[in-house]
Amino acid sequence: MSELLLLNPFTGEQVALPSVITIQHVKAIFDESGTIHKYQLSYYTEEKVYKAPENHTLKDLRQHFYYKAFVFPEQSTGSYIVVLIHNPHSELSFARPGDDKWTWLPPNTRYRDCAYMNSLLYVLTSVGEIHAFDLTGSTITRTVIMTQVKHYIYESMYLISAPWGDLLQVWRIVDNRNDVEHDEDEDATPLLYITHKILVYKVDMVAKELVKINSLPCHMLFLGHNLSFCLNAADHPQLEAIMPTTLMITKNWL
Ligand SMILES: *[C@@H]1O[C@H](CO)[C@@H](O)[C@H](O)[C@H]1NC(C)=O
Ligand SMILES: CC(=O)N[C@H]1CO[C@H](CO)[C@@H](O)[C@@H]1O
Repeated sequence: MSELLLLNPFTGEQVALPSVITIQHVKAIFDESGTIHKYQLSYYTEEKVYKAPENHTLKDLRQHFYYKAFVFPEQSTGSYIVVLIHNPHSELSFARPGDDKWTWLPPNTRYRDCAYMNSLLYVLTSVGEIHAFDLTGSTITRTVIMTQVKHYIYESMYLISAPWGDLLQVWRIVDNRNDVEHDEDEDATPLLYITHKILVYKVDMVAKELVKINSLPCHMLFLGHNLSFCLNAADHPQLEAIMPTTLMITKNWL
């Protein structure tokens, strides 16, 4: 029950993805009859073992494991890739439909968001680093596009491929509104978060630095836990009336 499927919400079509037990950090534990009854999750990165593995029920693993999943069309294969940011330390794995396993992408950890542009997977870390992975060849390569920009960025962070071809790094400063009453069972109650400020930067790939942008004329920015994106307003007149003021976001991984 912690397996991933691709679902087309419009047609109902489903595509199975490789099993969770083919991800580097997850192993199956079988009962006497040879059926999987638990998963073992290991807590290591390429550099370090953080703690001993823990066992999780089939249903429970996903709560501890998945952070974000992305689906990107891939021109070179005419197919698509699915990229996961998952625990133990917000690491990366990817697969294509038909693969028999997920491929882990060490060595880095603490990834926050992904974007796909010009056949490269761009990934943002929690200190503002950007790495580009070329997953198209038989050898995977990783290029550092930007190094660390701050010691630790506490803001919510997004990496967005803009329609005009730039890569944007967006930081959103959010406060949890404490005056709102919550249920005992926090998981069931969405917390109310207020966005104080949104900082938008263009990634200058040549100078390897962030250039602040003060406005995005004629464009709309959608930020969220899922895929964030930027659209040209002229291409989407039906969205013009949308003006969110307060954002409801579930508690985890803001
Ligand atoms: C996890 O399960 C395996 C197999 O049943 C067992 O050997 C191991 O001790 C368990 N680990 C923990 C931390 O409970
Ligand atoms: C389609 C999709 O993945 N939607 C998810 C976006 O993020 C929210 C908040 O975490 C989830 O509840 C949705 O399921």
